[in-house]
Amino acid sequence: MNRFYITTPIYYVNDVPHIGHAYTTIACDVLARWYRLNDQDVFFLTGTDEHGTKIAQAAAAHNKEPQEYCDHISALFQESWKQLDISNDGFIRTTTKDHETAVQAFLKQLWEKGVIFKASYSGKYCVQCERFYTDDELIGGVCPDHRIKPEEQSEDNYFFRLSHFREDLLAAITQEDHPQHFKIFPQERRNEVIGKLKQEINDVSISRATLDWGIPLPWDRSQTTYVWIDALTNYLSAIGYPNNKEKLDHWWPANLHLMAKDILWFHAVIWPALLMATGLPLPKKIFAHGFFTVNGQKMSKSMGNVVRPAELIQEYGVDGTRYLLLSAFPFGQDGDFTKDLMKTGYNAALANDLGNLISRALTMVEKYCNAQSPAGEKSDLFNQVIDDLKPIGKSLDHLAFHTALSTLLIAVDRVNRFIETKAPWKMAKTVPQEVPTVLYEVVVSLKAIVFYLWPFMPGTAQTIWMQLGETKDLVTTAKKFLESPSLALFNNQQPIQKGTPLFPRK
Ligand code: ME8
Repeated sequence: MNRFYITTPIYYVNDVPHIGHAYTTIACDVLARWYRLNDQDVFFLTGTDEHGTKIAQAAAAHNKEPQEYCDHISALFQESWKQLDISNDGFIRTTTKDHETAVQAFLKQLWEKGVIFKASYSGKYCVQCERFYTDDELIGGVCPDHRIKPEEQSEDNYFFRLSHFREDLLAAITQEDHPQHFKIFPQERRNEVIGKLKQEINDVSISRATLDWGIPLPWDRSQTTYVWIDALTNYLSAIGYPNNKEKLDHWWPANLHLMAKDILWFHAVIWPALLMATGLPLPKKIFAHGFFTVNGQKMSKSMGNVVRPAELIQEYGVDGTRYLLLSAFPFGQDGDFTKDLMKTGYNAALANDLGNLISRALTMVEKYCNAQSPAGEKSDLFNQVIDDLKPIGKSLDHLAFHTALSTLLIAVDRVNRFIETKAPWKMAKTVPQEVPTVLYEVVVSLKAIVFYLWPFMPGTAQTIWMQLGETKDLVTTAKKFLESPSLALFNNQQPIQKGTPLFPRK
């Protein structure tokens, strides 16, 4: 069995979860579920990033001790992911003892390799980004991401010689036969990284002299670890580094680090360089998806336009939210979420296409088959639907969630058209004995669709499965089906359960 280690960024606890965090986490969840169905040994990690100036300031603004504040917000992230049916295997918090031990061990390795030096530094620090900016990176003197003027900071820091790794990184990214080759997607983002690596790059500060809320450096306890070095190490500390070698060797290197483009440099350059320096293998693939706005504006606390997952769940349900976030625009690109887009997407794909299909199929089985899933032996429709669905696997390998969902709707559409063409309600008047055979084709085709729907909309898939009269375990059956599709996997002549509409129109 192949193993697959997939990660989201660990989110800052300076704010409660919003749909930007949900976007990445749902995407990872779909992949984790899909690879589990395809018999891979999956470890899906997410978590919270709890140190640094930004967090210390947020805690103070809430009149709380930093740890108490972190405990509170981290719990909110965990609750949100539970609500959204996220199937993460691990949840890492950077304020745990194990993580602290791992960060110190990692730093010690770097120190011993001679890639750390001390220097005094003056620069412009954006607390919201938790990073220094050079003058030419600023736009009109403000941070390009947060549009705020960075603070002038001057202190003695320890630095990592990132610049020493520039050529090795370029080679590892661009040469497929390089022993440390890793991939960056999408292509435009990869080109940006390569473009920057072709020029001089700065060494990076790895410690702060003036911040208490962090992990002390093992060789100089007057300084705390720079929050990004602390945070990146989570990908190792969560899988047993440094003490559980067996676990670490099983899961590392990660198969996929997923994040938005805002933090690609940290993942595609700083993190691989740190790993190179310590002699650990590099992650295999780094994918930076787009950044979205809401109603044309960047979500920000100060604008008061931050959308929480709970708001979407209330309007569209858990699976409606999961679907809408991933179907709105291609995954690697930027996009804009508007209320209209969501409502239209929901009504068209979920209420009209999928929801309506399930409801009419169940109504007909109830009416013409005595509310029992019909028996049958063969189905051309089933074979066609399987052919329709097959490309979904490739789309998911490329993180093309948007394409995968359109493909799923092609299969849904095929079954809808089959019903229109056969018109069982007319057959019931002329050739009633043939109606169950037609409905058999519909029901088994829907069950095939359910398997592919499950990674995206697990709750809905489970409901449809049971409504169609299945009592077998959905996941076990799906695994068998994906290995070798067969009509023999299904239960026939079982009572169906017609429930309330899955996706009421909005
Ligand atoms: O950067 N569109 O945490 P963070 C798309 N702690 N994705 C979005 C988004 C949006 N509008 N807003 C947020 C950090 N995201 C660090 C990471 S990892 C070692 C440390 C998602 O809370 C997206 O995944 O600022 C983005 O990269 C991440 O949230 C930033 O989360």
